[in-house]
Amino acid sequence: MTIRKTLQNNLETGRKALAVLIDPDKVQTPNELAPILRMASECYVDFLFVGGSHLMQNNLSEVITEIKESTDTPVVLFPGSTMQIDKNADAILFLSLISGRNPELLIGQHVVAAPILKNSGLEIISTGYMLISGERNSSVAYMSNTAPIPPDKYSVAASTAMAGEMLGLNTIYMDAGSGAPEIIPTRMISAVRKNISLPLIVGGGINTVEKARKVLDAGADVIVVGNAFEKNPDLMIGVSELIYSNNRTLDVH
Ligand code: 1GP
Repeated sequence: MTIRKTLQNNLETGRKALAVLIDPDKVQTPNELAPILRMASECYVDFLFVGGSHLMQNNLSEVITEIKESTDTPVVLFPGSTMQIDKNADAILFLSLISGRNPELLIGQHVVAAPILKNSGLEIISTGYMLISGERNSSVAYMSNTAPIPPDKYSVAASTAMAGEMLGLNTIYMDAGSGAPEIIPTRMISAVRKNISLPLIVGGGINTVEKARKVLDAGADVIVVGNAFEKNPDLMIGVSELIYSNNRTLDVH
């Protein structure tokens, strides 16, 4: 089954999913990657997202090879640029930064990447990517040359996601940015959830089980956790059990 189909089925049945984000810049030696992969293989992890904002180490393909040698969990590229394409992954989030007004990140880079992706064998998951942040000077705002949606503008977020759905995108990804001090406000996540019928991915700043629960309860179908698992791989046990117990309840009924 394709990942798109899995996400759509999950949405229809109420199943939730956990994506562990691996930033190749932060795992420069096999010793740094191994604990995360070991924990991911022991926990209920649905996807491994791989990518970073600017990858100084140029080690994407080595990291993907190492992941593939140790697990069958699907690897989904979460690219910070068109340079982050690797056909050994399973799928790619084909991100259009719909919260911003930078044409390069709305369509320009996609035109460059399309012929490469066409022959890559990767599953393409078109994704309306929405940055939510009160910090106009964050590194992601600087790198993307866009202003994020302020966290109190619920209707702007909902309308942006609705437009993404009407344009035919497969998923919406709301991101507070890697290492964000706060998760996206739950009222904003709920406002988006109520207004779209696409799988909703939410990440940024999820660093406790409680925050993961809040994001899931607000309506996220997939939660993405990066930084917190890098610092404390054991946290994956609690977060993945949350997802497992939700899904198990559905299986029983
Ligand atoms: C960032 O959504 C991801 O793009 C994950 O963020 O590293 O804060 O978990 P964290």
